[in-house]
Amino acid sequence: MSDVIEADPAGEGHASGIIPVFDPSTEERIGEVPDSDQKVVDAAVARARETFESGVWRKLPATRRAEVLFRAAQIIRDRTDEIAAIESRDNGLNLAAARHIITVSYDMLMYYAGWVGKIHGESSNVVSDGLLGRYENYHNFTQLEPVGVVGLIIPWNGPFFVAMLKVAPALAAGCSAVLKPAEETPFSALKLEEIFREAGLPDGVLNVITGYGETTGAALTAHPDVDKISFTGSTEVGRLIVKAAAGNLKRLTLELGGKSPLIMFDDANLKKAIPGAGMGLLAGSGQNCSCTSRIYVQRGIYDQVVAKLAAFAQKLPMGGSDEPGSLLGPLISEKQRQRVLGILNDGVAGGAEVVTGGKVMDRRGYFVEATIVTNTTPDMRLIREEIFGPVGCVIPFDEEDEVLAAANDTRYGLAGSIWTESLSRAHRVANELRAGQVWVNCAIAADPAMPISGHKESGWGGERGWKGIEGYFNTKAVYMSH
Ligand code: TXE
Repeated sequence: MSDVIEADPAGEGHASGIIPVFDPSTEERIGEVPDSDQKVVDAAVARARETFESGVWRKLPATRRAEVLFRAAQIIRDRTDEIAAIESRDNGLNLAAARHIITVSYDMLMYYAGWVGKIHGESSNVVSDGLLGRYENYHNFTQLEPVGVVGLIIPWNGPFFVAMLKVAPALAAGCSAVLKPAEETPFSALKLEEIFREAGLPDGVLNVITGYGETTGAALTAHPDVDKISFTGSTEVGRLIVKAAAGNLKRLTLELGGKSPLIMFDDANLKKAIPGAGMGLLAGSGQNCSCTSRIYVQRGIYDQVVAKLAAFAQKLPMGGSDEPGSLLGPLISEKQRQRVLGILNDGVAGGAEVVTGGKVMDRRGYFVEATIVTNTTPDMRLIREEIFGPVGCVIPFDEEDEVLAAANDTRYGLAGSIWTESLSRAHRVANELRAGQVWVNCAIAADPAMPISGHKESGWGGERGWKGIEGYFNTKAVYMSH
């Protein structure tokens, strides 16, 4: 991997600093990228604007545009190992998990490439009364037009995939884009730009710029010539983006934090429910917006579930990017590790009990042991805040109403998981959970065609499926009198 990446090849701007990048599983410095300043952001937005106005991409015949996306998908498929190696070193994920991320990114691109040429408006011949008489002989229709220049800001968890969640529908819609990856994980986004160039995407349609959130990210968000921002990250930064976007009333898609409940009833099939709950909590070492970190278990099975979940957590192999067979990787940074331990220690000081884990691992890398906690109270940070680490709380309950009240007692509403063999209970509880996606007898399942759409403070708009591309269009209604 190159040490210094030139993020401004055209030389229109410059960086105000350098960002060092580390492999979180070894703490080794693997490279550096520029912290792009306002001039770099201005130049990238100008390139995107020029390509949008010229129509070099949005006005290409649909089949030609789809071809570029399908070609990019094929390159990704052919080079899965190479991209996975970049993602793995950048993010600390082991290679098997990184390969999986690249495969689902390919799936996502294939899905959106399939939409190109199949998106059209509605028509109406309805007659209505007007002030000066009847509106007759009208044929009215809507058309969907790409929204323009979009700013895409992504976090460090699954960076290639989250970039694809935005880039694929934005390009399929005909938009031009400026993509800013997280400062911790810039390399796979730069690779994505290279892949699209190779696939034949016209220069300037997708522009990747690196930088910190407060500098590059803030400049992009406030930019008057950006029409839309799609952001994935913390709810706190989501709020800053809402304020910054007010200047030119940008359209916004916000995919923010979560504190998702998993509810296990007495009749759950524990053979499936234990690994389901374990991976719902621990996939990506808990650095997953839909992580099910509040695990509500009905009293009759509570003790055995706590014991079984602890055993599951203990036997998950932990290791870094280059350790084959590992399933749990490190946290992204020392800062993130301190944040996770801070929330855990606050809980322990308040009486929470650590059943297993809870410690920093005695090795290089930002590892924290897989941790199961009991004896929490609803006001603890452990229960209220997104931990974004491998720490889950198991909480007993007796009645369905009681657990629904507890599960919904959160400012977030991203996801929820229900484990029961009762079909009617599954329907009832799924109906009452205030969350954008509900899994029954599964957790963290994903389908490119199914939207993830945060309720409450988990976001605005949605990603994946039609919902995920709809936000990259403006709708125009045309009235034709004949
Ligand atoms: O996220 P930030 P951080 C949550 C999770 C985690 C916490 C902090 O709980 O522990 O957030 O993580 C860019 N204007 N999630 O600090 O800061 C930033 O450069 C414009 C949940 O890494 O939200 C990066 O590219 N952009 C989550 C992106 O925003 C700004 C994923 C995310 O960074 C900016 C990540 C600004 N003012 C964290 N400030 C999820 N929902 O999956 C920062 N950025």
